[in-house]
Amino acid sequence: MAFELPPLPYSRDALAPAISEETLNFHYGKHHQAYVNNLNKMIEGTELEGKSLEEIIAAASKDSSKAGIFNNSAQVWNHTFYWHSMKPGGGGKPSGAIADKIDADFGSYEKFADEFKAAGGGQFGSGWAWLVLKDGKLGIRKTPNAETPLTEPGATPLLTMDVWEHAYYLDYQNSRPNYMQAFLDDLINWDFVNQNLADAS
Ligand code: MN3
Repeated sequence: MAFELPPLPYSRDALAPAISEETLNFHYGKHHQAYVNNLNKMIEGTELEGKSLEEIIAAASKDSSKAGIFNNSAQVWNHTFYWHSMKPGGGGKPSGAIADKIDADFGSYEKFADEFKAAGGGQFGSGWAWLVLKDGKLGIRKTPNAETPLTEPGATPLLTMDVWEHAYYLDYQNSRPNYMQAFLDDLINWDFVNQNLADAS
């Protein structure tokens, strides 16, 4: 059973103007689809065919001969998680359990936002910024290329922001900071983050 491109949780024009329909046509319709297609080709007829996406990521992350499978499987997972990390009319300060947890572990929402933007801005080249839960505490991670905190023992991803240029170049050209600010102000799906926190606690 081959992997399929998971449906977007909203229409391709739903995040505009923060992220345009044109960006989602390329980013979801071309890039994410290509990772799915590449993964299916790479695992066909191997011992990984039929395994879950998470099992493939875990196995490939420990085997340097499977770097291509790791890159494509992790990118399939990371992008699906990224689409759910956003929603139309999202962003701004959180509510619910994550709001109290951010205040407790970062000091304030503003300090969390500064650290999250610093992680995204400090990722040289392509990669991701993350909010994770580990040992009961929130933390920020940045990962290069396809790397994901899924493979970090004890860490549970709660939120991610794609900082590859393909995520923002059509809408913000070279201004990653403007894209990251829009992600924080207009896009974060705190309901998804709260659900991930509840599932992990
Ligand atoms: Mn991407």
